[in-house]
Amino acid sequence: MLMNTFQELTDAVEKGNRKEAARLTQVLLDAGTAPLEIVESALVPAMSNVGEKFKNNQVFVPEMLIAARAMKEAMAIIQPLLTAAGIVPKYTAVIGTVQGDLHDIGKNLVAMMLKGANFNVIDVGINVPPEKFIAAARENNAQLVGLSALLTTTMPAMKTIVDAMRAAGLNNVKIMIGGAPITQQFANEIGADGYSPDAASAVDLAHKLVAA
Ligand code: B1M
Repeated sequence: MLMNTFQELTDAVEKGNRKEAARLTQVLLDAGTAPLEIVESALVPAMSNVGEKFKNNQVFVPEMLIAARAMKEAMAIIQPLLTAAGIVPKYTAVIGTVQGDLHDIGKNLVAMMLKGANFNVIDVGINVPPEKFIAAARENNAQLVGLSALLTTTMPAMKTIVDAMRAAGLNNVKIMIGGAPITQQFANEIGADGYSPDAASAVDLAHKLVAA
């Protein structure tokens, strides 16, 4: 019976059904299910499915956003229990849109997907100068910094940040970049550790980078 509830919760998150996601999360908790098991066996698979469908053009940005919101609703119930049990995400990522750039829809999607994959995500917002990325990475002991840029005119700010982070001695922090005008070639040119074309691939890349 509980197996069905796990599947129903996965389906509810995938479809972006927030109320149902919250209700089923509570049903599982009331039945004595460990909070982490709900995350790992129902919520993360839901976002992975959505990510795969997005990569294959079976769903688009709006579907991904509503699924991420349903995930957030379920996580709001679970997070305090995880914290109380001393369970913390294994990895921390700082993410932001570079200086001069105010676009944040893609960056927010990447942040939500990373949260869905159980990363601790510190979102430093938009128009972020290098020193703010550096301070946030230091303060939170981040393993990963994610930079987003949507304008060709703000792409050079990514190189400034990569150089500033290396100069500040943050050599162990991996740097992942993305945004519509960004390419793998550009990532290579500026010395970033990786580039990802979309939010779902960003999660795969983030896992790969922090594990390396
Ligand atoms: Co702007 N804008 N905009 N804009 N805007 C673009 C980017 C543009 C291509 C439109 C166009 O002319 N066709 C163009 C850039 C041209 C260029 O540089 N070559 C442009 C321009 C020129 C401007 C202004 C300069 C306009 C003006 O004022 N004259 C101005 C600049 C403001 C500034 O930033 N300083 C401006 C302003 C705005 C709005 C404020 C009106 C609004 C932003 C609202 C917001 O973000 N809160 C806006 C919007 C909405 C767009 C378009 C229409 C849509 C962008 C978007 O949200 N896409 C965009 C045209 C377009 O892209 N078709 C455009 C959806 C989003 C999910 O995709 O952000 O690509 P995207 O993110 C993807 C991937 O790129 C990747 O994953 C995401 C999900 O799959 N990804 C990452 C993104 N970040 C990642 C980070 C990663 C990994 C993957 O790792 C860390």
